Amino acid sequence: MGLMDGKRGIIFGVANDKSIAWGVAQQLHAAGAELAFTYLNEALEKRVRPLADSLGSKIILPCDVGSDEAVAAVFNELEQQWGTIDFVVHAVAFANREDLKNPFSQTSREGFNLAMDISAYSLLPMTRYAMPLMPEGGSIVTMSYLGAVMAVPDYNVMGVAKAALESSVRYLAAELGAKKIRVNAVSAGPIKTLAASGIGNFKQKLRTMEERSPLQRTVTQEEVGKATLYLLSDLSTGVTGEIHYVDGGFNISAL
Ligand code: NAD
Ligand code: 0WE
Repeated sequence: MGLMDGKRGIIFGVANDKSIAWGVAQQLHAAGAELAFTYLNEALEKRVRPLADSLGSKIILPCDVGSDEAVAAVFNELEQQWGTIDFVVHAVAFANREDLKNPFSQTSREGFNLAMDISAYSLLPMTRYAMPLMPEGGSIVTMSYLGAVMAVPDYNVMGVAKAALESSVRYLAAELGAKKIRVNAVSAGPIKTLAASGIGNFKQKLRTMEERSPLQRTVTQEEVGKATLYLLSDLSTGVTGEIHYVDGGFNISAL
């Protein structure tokens, strides 16, 4: 008997076995959910396919979330194969590498729009095309970071994009509440993933976190996965529009 027995859903954002999305996938699978996965490109397909196979997943699709058509095609395929779904996990973000290093005021219009498009706007088409597949309700969870609400050094344009993402969670939750579709975010502390490996001095950022957070350590992919499982499951049926921090309490003691 699992918390997610009989539930089906899709996970956007697995790149490799370090991905937060993979931590979520493992928890969902252990709880009995049936999963579909998307991957960004052929290089990542080589990583994602074996991982998805290992959880018995049969639906593994390409999707660049910068394209509405690509997102629509994914949900179209889910409708053909499954008819309905119960949950969606949005765990994708992208900004130009130099925009996470240069002074924020130097961010180009193009770089700003790219970060907003991939990291924030993409939640809207996902929600839009998932909605008709959730006639009885459902749960959508995205991944955020403290940089949405505080000026974290170097997070820059990603912080602005995460602020838009968190606000979008509230507006989508307000809109979809009547359809029993819940929309929430998990705000995770820093974890060494592929995305994090592109960040200069990430080791130092992890160390600062260990020093200043009440739990005196960083959080794990598994801990973020467990919190996300809660938000996707019927344990949280009364919870929507929330930003759920899984960061060891860093947000209350960063100063
Ligand atoms: P990751 O590199 O494993 O995952 C990022 C994913 O985004 C990758 O799978 C990548 O393929 C995907 N992606 C990028 N551009 C895309 C596009 N155009 N279309 C489709 N997919 C695209 O890194 P992660 O740390 O697991 O990141 C997952 C989420 O968690 C992101 O939203 C990130 O902002 C968030 N997050 C990460 C941390 C951290 O410290 N690692 C902390 C808090 C929140
Ligand atoms: O959301 C993120 C990182 C997202 C990200 C990472 C990259 C690196 C490679 C988006 N785009 C890119 N583009 C690349 O080319 N995190 C929450 C992890 C993170 O990034 C930071 C952090 C933390 C934490 C950047 C500066 C300071 C802290």
